[in-house]
Amino acid sequence: MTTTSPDFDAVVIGAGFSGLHMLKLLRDKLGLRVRAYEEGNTVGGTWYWNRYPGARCDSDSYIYCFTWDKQLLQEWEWSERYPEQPEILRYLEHVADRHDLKRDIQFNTRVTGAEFDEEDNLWRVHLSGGETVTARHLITAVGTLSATNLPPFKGVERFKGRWYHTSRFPQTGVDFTAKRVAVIGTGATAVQAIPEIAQQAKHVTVFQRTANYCVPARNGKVDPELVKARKADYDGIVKRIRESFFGQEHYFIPKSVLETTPEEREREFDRMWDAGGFAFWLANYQDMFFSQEANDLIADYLKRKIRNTVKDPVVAEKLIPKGHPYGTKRQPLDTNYYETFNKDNVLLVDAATDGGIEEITEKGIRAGGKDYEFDIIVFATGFDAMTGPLKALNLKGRGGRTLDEVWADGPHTYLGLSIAGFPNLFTITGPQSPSVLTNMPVAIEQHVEWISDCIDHLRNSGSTRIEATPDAQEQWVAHVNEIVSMTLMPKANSWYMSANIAGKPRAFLPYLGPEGVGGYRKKCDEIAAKGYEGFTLA
Ligand code: NA7
Repeated sequence: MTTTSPDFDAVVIGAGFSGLHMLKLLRDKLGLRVRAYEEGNTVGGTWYWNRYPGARCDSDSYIYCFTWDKQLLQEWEWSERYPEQPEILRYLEHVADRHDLKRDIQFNTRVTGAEFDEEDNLWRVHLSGGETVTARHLITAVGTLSATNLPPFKGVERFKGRWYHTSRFPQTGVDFTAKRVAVIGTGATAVQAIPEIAQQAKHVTVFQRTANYCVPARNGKVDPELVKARKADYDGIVKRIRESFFGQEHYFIPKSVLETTPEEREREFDRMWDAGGFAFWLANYQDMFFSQEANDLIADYLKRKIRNTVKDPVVAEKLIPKGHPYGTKRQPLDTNYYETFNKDNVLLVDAATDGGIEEITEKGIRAGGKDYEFDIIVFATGFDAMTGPLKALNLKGRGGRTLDEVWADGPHTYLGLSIAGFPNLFTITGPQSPSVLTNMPVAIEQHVEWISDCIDHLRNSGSTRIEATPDAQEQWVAHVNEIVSMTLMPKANSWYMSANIAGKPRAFLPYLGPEGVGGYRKKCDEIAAKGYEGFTLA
């Protein structure tokens, strides 16, 4: 086995939250030669591309940030409870400048493929400019919701108006004034965008395939006294979110909702509803995700809210979810979403009752046998979540095996961090890790720190190769699937279940461990402490 010196100790793909942090640790803590490649023309990742009207984070701003720059935690002032997209982008630009990260990032450059060289234990990485570089370690920081899902509707090319996907909105914005607009989709993105678009546009038609349970975000300025108290308690906050289930300060009510009186649970539901945000989803009664009976009680409350808000009872019934338990699809947070359907310029076309989309026509959309005319179509149709961005990299592991081959029936990873047959590859927030079920920066920091420590260990032990064993991997896959099978999550056709895209093999994509990201952190640390159990080092 030779150990030819590669161009870089590590190549990082992506310059969003995870890429920036990974670059920082490997370069400044370990002193490695690192290069990051980023498709956009600046940092930001998800927050660079997702510029649709109303785009903002659904986690509270005080925890949606890096925790490793303690001074910045004190200095940075978020303007609202939930950071909006331009503000997050400003924050990431600031971090990149403050830590002089851009000098090691090559922008406007896509990684088009990479293969592992078994003789030299390095990755050959191909770039969109035609160049190839080599690196000992390849680290994907490509995000989980970054591969656009544009469903193959018949006739898109015929449409004479303009169309956009929310995940690739033009940097210059879109003027909806006096326009007839279609929005396809009613996921978390559409729930943010529709009220904003409806304020500008002449008319908005929303095409709904599956109704969602929305709860109010209750965005606004944060009380300066609370901001001060949080800044004084950041050490405590960071410890708590790192040890928590969801990377947030939300904790389930340690009781079955079935043991409560109607008055007691109504009080609790009102409290969470009034607080806004993820409390209703992540700090509800503990049996919500396990018992259909418990879930029904909680869902009934939300159905009443929809009926009370939406004036037209026919529209209200269309907006009431059917067929999936509450919380099994990503919780959208709304600001005037249901109220928007009371406006005269907004129409809901529901696939179940009005008929689904048949095709895109020259003038608009045909659905349920009826023609609708538009100037603009907005596809808020989501992503090929978690596996999509990794498959798009065209990686070839040992023996030239591709992810399409080894993931033919869904992802197979060890800890969501590593893939058997793909040595020296690390996947930040990869499939089968807590990732999208957490406040992302918490999951990102945990992975980035673990990977950095692992690479340091390899260097110190003179190893040039690390690879997950097939046994450890299959045990992990079985564990991920066993846990989720105990919950109600498989009952939904969600993107968590890979069910949003026709033909994608049905598999639960993240990891819903018994103690969430906090327990997962402990597990990863134990594996490292046992000399990287489940990996082969050479
Ligand atoms: P989502 O949550 O996947 O929502 C996409 C929406 O588009 C959803 O309502 C889909 O219906 C709908 N969709 C997707 N494909 C089609 C087709 N072929 N026909 C009709 N409607 C379709 O993506 P978002 O961008 O809203 O949110 C993604 C995540 O970003 C979010 O969860 C946060 O974590 C941030 P479906 O429900 O699949 O029936």
